[in-house]
Amino acid sequence: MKTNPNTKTEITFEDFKAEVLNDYKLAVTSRECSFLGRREVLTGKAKFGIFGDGKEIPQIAWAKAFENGDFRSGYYRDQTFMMAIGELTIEQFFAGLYANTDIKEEPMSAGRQMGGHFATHSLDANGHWNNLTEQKNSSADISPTAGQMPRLLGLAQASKIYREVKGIDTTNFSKEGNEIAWGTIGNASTSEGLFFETINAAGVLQVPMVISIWDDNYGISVHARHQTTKENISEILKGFQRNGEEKGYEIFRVDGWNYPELMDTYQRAAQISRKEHVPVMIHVQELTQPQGHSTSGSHERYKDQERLAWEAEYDCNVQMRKWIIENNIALDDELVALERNIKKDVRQGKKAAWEAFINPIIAERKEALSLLENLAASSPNGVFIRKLKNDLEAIDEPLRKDLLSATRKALRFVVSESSAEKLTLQNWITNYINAIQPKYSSHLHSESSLNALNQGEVVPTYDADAEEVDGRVVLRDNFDAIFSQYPETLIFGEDAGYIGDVNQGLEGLQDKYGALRVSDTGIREATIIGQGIGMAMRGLRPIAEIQYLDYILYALQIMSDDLATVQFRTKGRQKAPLIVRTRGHRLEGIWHSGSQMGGVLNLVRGIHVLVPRNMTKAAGFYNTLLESDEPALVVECLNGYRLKEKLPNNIGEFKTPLGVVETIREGDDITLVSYGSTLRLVEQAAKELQAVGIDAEIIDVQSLLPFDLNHDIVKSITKTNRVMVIDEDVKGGAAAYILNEILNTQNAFQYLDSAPKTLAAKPHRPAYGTDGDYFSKPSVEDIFEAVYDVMYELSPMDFPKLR
Ligand SMILES: Cc1ncc(C[n+]2csc(CCOP(=O)(O)OP(=O)(O)O)c2C)c(N)n1
Ligand SMILES: [Mg+2]
Repeated sequence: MKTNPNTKTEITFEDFKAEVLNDYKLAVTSRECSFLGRREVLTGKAKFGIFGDGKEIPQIAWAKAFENGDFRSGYYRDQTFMMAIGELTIEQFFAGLYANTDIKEEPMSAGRQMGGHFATHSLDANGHWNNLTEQKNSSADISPTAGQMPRLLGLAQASKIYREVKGIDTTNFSKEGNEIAWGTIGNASTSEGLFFETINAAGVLQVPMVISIWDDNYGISVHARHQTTKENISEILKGFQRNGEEKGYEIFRVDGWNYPELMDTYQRAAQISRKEHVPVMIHVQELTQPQGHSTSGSHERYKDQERLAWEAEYDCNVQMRKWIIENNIALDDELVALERNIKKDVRQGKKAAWEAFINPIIAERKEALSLLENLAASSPNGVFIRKLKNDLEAIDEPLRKDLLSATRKALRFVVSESSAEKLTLQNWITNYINAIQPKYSSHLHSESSLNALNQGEVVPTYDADAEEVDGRVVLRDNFDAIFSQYPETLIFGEDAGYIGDVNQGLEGLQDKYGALRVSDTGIREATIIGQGIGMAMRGLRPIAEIQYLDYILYALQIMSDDLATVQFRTKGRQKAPLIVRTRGHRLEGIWHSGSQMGGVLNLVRGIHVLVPRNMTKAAGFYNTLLESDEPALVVECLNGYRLKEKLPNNIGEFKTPLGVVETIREGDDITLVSYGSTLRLVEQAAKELQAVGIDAEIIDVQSLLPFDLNHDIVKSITKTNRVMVIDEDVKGGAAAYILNEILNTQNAFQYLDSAPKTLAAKPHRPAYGTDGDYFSKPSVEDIFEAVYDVMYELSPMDFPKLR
């Protein structure tokens, strides 16, 4: 079941009829899926449903213009499109609704996403690229509305890069940049900042992006009058229309129930965008929601009778049916027969999907029931265990939770018994959890051979008379080596192009590598990240620069919701190995503090977070990351660009490993753990502590996510028996994260002779100026005194109270 692409110019009436009826069949099939899908939720077989009813016909028109190599970045209404491009069957639609964890049954996300979140597979089971030019592609959806927009920009920009930058191996990714990135968004979600930011950026960049706005006048219950000025998004965006002199958009407006006009509009849009690399907006108006927004409520609550009557009449499927009959393409009888068959097909598909979902669980339950029966028979508490067994057996539609809940509870009844049956059940539970847990937890990171942790270490090497240079020179020379070694790399950000970034880490590189590879962007952090995600999904190696760590908050939502979850939400079938470069630490002032690391750490699990203490370490991280297939955030030390570092002679080759700490000072009395620029204060404090007889060991964390994989910190604590984490973030931020790793993951509590400590900043943002910093973040004196206090508690005679 697929729509035919419009390739022929002259067709016979019979061909035409067959194509129209095939399209109608698709529309009705999709609608029937929506109807039955809703019923599955209302009867409890599925948890939640959000469907594409009322938006079928424009999606069929779109699918006809969508070619191999093209990409979609859309939202939960696009089921008909996915069916029309042949990437969603009836069975798969229902498998998504039931959350089937088998990726063969549920290829969108292996049950990780709620139904209506679509994806295709860019990678094979080993994490290797498929040839994306030979398939139709959909980047994996996310639920935050408009969150699909930033990525759309990058997907479109990739075509521009592939067309205009020479020397990249395009085999798997592009045919001369002829691919369109197609976006969809609901009318109400165009109120989001991400929508406007993306629209503007795509107009500036002139990329082949076609954005469809599905306009049904509502966002759940909220009418367009509360959403959009003049209640009309294409009206207010008219200023983006290109003209003879100025570049901009081509903007179309079309009614969503008008099949022939939709066909024409999508063909024209594709032609303009594909050929000329011009962004196009298609405002598809007069759409409906036959079943309301989702399964969470009914639209009769907020639509009046007049609106409901209009929706019934202008339902796009109803209108297409009317058009077929009025134009003598088919008779009513023919359509009735076709509709009857579709109902049957969908019912059958649904049944097959349910069986595929439930049968493996029923088989697993059978095992559990038999083990419970055996245990009951062998235990004096048999009646209680048998009750658990009977309750489990009585569940009509058992879930894995039910199996584990019953079997784990059963163990409590035999806690002081020992029997072969008990042992068998214990082993079964452990093995079952080990087998099932990955279905829900795998692929937070890449599981391919290119995982960043597989990349090893290459130490920087130096000539005997190695030059001492500003740190930024090490970085610049390393980026130079990267750009010449990897033609698919590019870097972009505010001031990253012409002047070579605000700290000159890219000095001269735009001249050398061109303005497409080393480029300036507008001030728009979320879409800078989106550019990176989209381009990385299409095989390029983007480095997105966020000028300062403080402004990453604008991009954090998209890093958290989109970038961090790409591998996880596709179970490893898509990736976006984007490197995010930024600078921070120990700055001054409320919005230049560079220290909100705790917030970042908690929101970006799935992205590596690296905090190199100098530019050689930073350069080594970039070299490691470019050999891996994973996303990462690298925070350079803003106050380190002018500090002197020796220039390595293996620039572009040395690699800093992830998840490995470094002991930068050895000592016996206490282990001080820190990272980034704060280390320089810790080092100074350690020198001063030495003068009073306290011998501190200092460990540079370097890599916050992943964290100290070799557990070197606890090894240090077995020697010093004391630990303090020093951080410029607020209390409970990164310091709490680090201490939790040391105490809970590394079990260091057993070696401690003093209470573990954190020394963090004040809870407010740092005040401005040198004194503002001194009174906001840990100072050398604060560190000295905090460590001294630990030693005072240990031995007041040796370390009398300071104050
Ligand atoms: C950022 C964000 N805010 C709120 C929601 C909850 N929500 C889900 S769909 C929706 C309405 C979207 O309306 P529209 O964009 O017009 O799309 P439609 O469902 O009408 O096709 C809302 C508010 C969300 N998913 N994401
Ligand atoms: Mg809407």
